Formats: sequence, C-alpha cells, structure tokens
Amino acid sequence: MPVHIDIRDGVAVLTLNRPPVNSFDLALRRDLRAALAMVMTKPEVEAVVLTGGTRHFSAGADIEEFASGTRGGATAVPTLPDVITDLDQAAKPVVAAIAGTCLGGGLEVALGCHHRVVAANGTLGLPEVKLGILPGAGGTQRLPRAIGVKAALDMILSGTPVNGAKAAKLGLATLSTGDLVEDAVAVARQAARDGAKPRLSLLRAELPADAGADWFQRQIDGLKRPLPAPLACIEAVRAAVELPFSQGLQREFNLFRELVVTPESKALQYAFFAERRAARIDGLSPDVQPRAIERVAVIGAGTMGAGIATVAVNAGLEVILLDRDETGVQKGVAGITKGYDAAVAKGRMDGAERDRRLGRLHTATDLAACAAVDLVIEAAFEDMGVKQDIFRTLDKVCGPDAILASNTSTLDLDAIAAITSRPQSVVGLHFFSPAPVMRLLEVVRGAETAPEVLATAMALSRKLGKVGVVAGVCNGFIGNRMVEEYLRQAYFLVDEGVLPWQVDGALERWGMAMGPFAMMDLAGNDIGRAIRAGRKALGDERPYSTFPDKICALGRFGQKTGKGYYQYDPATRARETDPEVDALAQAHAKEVAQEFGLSPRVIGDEEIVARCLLALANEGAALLGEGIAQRASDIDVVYLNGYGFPAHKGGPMFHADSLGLENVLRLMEGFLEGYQGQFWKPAPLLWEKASAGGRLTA
Ligand code: TC6
Repeated sequence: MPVHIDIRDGVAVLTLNRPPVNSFDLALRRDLRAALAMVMTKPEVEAVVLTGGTRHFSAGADIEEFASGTRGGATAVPTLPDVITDLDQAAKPVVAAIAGTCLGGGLEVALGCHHRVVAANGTLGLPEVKLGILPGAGGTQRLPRAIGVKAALDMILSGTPVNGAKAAKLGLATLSTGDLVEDAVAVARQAARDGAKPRLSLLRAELPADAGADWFQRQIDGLKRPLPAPLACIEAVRAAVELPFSQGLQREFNLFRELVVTPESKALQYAFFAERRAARIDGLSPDVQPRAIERVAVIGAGTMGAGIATVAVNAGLEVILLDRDETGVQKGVAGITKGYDAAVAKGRMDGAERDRRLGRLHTATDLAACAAVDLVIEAAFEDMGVKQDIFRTLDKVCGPDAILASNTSTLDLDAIAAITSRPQSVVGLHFFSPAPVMRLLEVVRGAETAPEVLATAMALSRKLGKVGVVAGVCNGFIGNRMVEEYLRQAYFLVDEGVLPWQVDGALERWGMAMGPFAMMDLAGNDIGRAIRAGRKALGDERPYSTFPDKICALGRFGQKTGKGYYQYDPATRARETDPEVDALAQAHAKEVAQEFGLSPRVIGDEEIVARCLLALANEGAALLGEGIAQRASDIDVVYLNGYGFPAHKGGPMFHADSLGLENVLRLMEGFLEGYQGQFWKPAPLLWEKASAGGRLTA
C-alpha cells in the first residue's frame, strides 16, 4: 500500500510508503488523495498527520515519470497540485511530520499542509532548478508566503536544502525535540481543539518596502547564466507577489509544463539518472558484498595526498598520512589544519568538530605503519619506478585483506599491480584536484581486480561523497585520455592563428566552466608537458602542436608561476590576457602557416566549439568501443563532475547525440579536409551508431 493509515485516538497518521524515496508518481498521488478523502469522512478522526517514515518524507515528483511522460507524466490527474489543493482545503487540520528528505514536490506537499513539524535530520529544499524546471506544485507561491519573498527566492534559485534547525529558524516548520510523529500528533490534536487550519494560500507574498521597484529585474540581472529555469523561477515568484494565489498557481504550472521539455531540462534530467546509473557495475553478481573500510593510509602528503586524507577524515575514517620524512608529513598536516581553521573562521565548522577530525588524522614516515589498515591510497610522485617500489613494500607489510589503491592519473595500473603478489587487491582511485572539492572519482578496474575489491571501491566513493565512475586501464583512463584530444584540437587552433583567449572565450560562452588554456594554467603546463612526454615514450607518434612546449620553455607553467597562457594577479589570481602570449602565438601561427602552406582564414566560435567538443565525443566513442567505459552516460558523468562541462548540456556524449550522429559525422568529414585532419577519423562505434540511426547514450 503506497499510503498506510493508522488512526490513533482521533488522529489519522498517513504514512507514505513508496520505496525507495516516496517520490510522487500517479499511484501515490491517487492513493494519498483517496486516503485523505477517506479519513475526512470518518467522524472519529479530528485531525491528520502526514509522514514518510524516518529517512524520506518525499523526494518530490517522480522524475522518471515526468521525464519520460509515462502514465501522462506530471499532468495526469490527480496532478500533484490537485493533491496539494486537497490538503490545503481539507476540512480537518493536516500536519506534516517531516524526517529526512523533503525535496521538491515533497516540500510542496508539506507546504500544502496546515502545520509542519520537522526532525533535526530533515532536509528541506526545492532543487527543481537543478533539473531545469521550477517547483510546479505551488512551491513558488507558498514558500514566499511562508518565509518571505527574498529567502524563498534564494532557496528556489540555489536549490540548496536547509536542515531541520534552519527550517525552524526560517519559520518553515516547528522543530521536533522528541518523537517526531508523537510531536506532530500533539500539534494535530491542539489544532483540532483550536480549529486552527492556517493556509499559506490565504496569506499575501510581499516584498519588504525597501526592496525597490526593480527588485525582480535585479535578480534577473544577477543570474550567473540566464537559463530558462532560473528565469522562470523569478517570474513565478513575481507572480506570487503580483497575482492572486490561484492565478499565480496556474502561471507556475504553465511555466513548469514549458520548462520540462526544454533541451536544458532534458539534459539535466538525463544527468540526474546518469549519475545514479554510474554507481552500477555491469556484470557484478548481487552476492558480491563490499568490504568494510575503516582505517586508511594515504601515501604522499603533497597537495593531492593531503586532499585525499582530508576527504577520508571528513567521511569519519581513521587516516594515517605518510611521506618520506617528517618535514613532508608536517607540511601536509599543516595544509589540512589550515583548511579546517579557515572553515572554523568562516563559521562552517565549530572548533570541537575540527579537533575531532584532526584527532582521526595520524602520521608516519615508514610504510610499516600500513600494517593494520584496510586500504592504502598511494598518491606519490607520478613515476612508475617510484610507485612500483611503494607497492612492492606495501605487499609485504599490509595485511592479506588490505586493498592497495593507486591515485595514478596516467600510469598503467596493471604494471603496478603486477609487482605485487595480490593484483586482485589492486585498484585505481583517481581523485581530481582539489580532492576535497571535486566530486569525481575514477575507479580504475585492473585486469585482475577482484569484483569484491571493485565493489568496495565504489561503496567507498559514495561514503566519501564522491561520484565514482568505473574505468578500464588505458593511458589517461576516461577523463584524461579524452581531454588529450580536446587539448590537441585547442592547440591546433592556435597553430591556425586563433589566440588562446579566443579559444577559451568561445568554449566558455558555450558553457564550459573554463576554457582549455585556463584549465591547463590551473593544472600546470609542466604537468601537461610530462604527460605528452609519457605518451611519446609509450610510442605515441601522433603529431602535436609545439605551442605548449614554447610556453613551457618560457617557464610559464600556469597559475603556480603567476604566468601561463594568461598572467595572474598575485593577490586575487584573476586572469588577464598577456600581450607576450599573443605575440608568441601569432609568431607561432606564422611559422606553422609557412611550414604547412596554410592560407589565413577566420575561425569563428562555432568551429572552435565543434572541433573541441567533437574531439571529446569521438575519443569517448573510441574508449566506449574498447570497453574502457561501461556506458556513454558514465563518460558524461566524468565530464560533468571533473572537467566543468555544463550540466545543462548533458556531457560530451549527450551533446553529440543532441546534434544527431549523422550531423556529427558530416562535421567531422568537413574537418578531415583541414589542418591535421587525420584526427577526424570517426571511432568505429560512432559510425555504427550513426548508420543505425542510433544514439551513443541510448
Ligand atoms: C519535483 O518534485 C517537481 C515537482 C513539480 C511537479 C508538478 N523521482 O540518489 P539515490 C531514485 S522534481 C524518481 O541513489 P540517496 C534514484 O533514481 C523532483 N526517482 O539515493 C535512485 O534510483 P535507483 C525534485 C528518484 O539516498 C533511488 O531513488 N526532487 C527520485 O543518495 C535512490 O536515489 C529532487 O530533485 C525522484 N524524485 O539520495 C530530488 N529521487 O536506485 C532528487 C530519487 O534505481 N533526488 N530517485 O538508481 C535526490 O536528490 C536524491 O535521490 C535523494 C536520495 C536525496 C532523494
């Protein structure tokens, strides 16, 4: 039964019961409406409590249903707004008892109730904007009436939820101090006695007098990107202020219907499910259980190692941070402590919590300290000899059940595993820098990695708050192998006379968080040079522009040296174009033009974007065909979470699908005629899918 009814001495407790997250599909909407109607007719019931159990009040409308339009999607009757109107208009008081997730339509349902009681673990928010839609079941109309227009628009535009205590502070709910449902029942009884059924729909939504007549316009002007969903959110909240409730509600639902089919929303809905799909390991038997990981050693206390240690400590693990000597270890600890101190200073953490976390951080300089850990994550210098030495020793000192992981970003994991007597226990855990910030974790499956070890690594990634994506072994795995082709095109564009900032500008206008040259300045141009050298040493003879080497020859290694493809303000790190780089690029392009007999031509944004992004998709299709990635959507998850690809474009594979694979092939054919055109040989899988009229992400 999707709604369980329990009548307790005059109060009907309705419990939503649609695992896993009580999302409102048509069946739940129907059942709630019927249950509510039924208890309203019972004379012994004087009030109602609506709850969803301890973990999920409700995660909102069923995204699968409205994304696919199945069973009429969100517009099938009763719609969520219909059910919420029933709650609002109910003849007896209705109290929402909120524990755990209360998101989107879930919060809108709670707002339709007459009272809300929340547990401390409540997570209340309207994250619809992250799906390219707006709260379409009254959220934009009732929330401003509940907590004020400014606070409401802030929650709606950010999509960020608040916890129980904050919800109480905002006036959104009453904080429960005891048993949530019992507290809600008590509120319901009192309301029945008082006849109190406060309806948000009867209130007015008003801006403070000092907000100014152009307040809504200023909110539009302040948007980072004027995408359809945030614009519509502002418009709907404006309707809450300017129109009667029923008209505002209608306006909001119309906007919802328009948004749900926009390309941006389709891409964001796809990205939501792609992220959840990435957690699944193809071919893994359901009997395979992950091992428990409680004690972790991190080898290498540099930026990456210290970042990984922070992530593990934050997740509640006991961590030993190792480096070759005490100076190295203490440098790492100092960096971690500084990070926590900054969090305390900004009020994001209290001192006691900082101390608890630092209490879980231990240090050592001898690998023998790894004897009793469940997992070692090696984040030492990116050199095969160094890593093999470490793994040889770890193999000897670690317990037989310990998992040995490498954070290598390019080296052959199988060659590292082969040095040990337990290649089945070796896995790659490729974190992205800065590790505490970046959500992506490539989980690299070696030829011998045992299923149980892989499952443990994926479970760990979730525990660490990361999005784990399984990758096979190849140079660069998924993300960095593809980015090499993206960069290759970016540099070729410079060969042909486009300036670095023009390439970045085109891609950033398209939506990338950062263009390729700014990205390399952040990563370090010397690192890029080492990666290219590594590939060459492995026999990769494909041509590459010499421009990045010229930049490195000037010591312009990027942000860390204050200069790279840009110059950086030492205080703010703000980037500025540099005439020296422009001159170098122009001279370089002249040399290339002479060498290859190129005639000058203007290359516009469209070509820049198409070449860089299709280089990604083509390499993605190649590694998908080779089985390096499990599915195209995993590749998109990598790019959305590790490379600043805009979520509203879905990822490089989804983007190629959106263009149509036949069109993608046609574009590639055009590039084939141009400079270094040999790189536009479409991956076999691309041909295959295009000729079958298929999609990469299907
Ligand atoms: C809305 O409400 C609009 C209203 C207007 C209407 C007119 N629908 O993330 P997890 C599935 S828009 C369908 O792994 P967690 C998810 O796919 C909605 N399915 O677990 C997964 O399925 P799988 C606004 C959903 O504990 C399973 O549940 N709400 C929905 O890490 C477990 O999910 C949101 O945007 C859904 N709404 O996190 C909230 N939600 O096992 C979206 C989850 O088959 N959801 N599933 O792969 C979340 O943020 C998180 O899922 C969570 C749980 C915090 C609820």
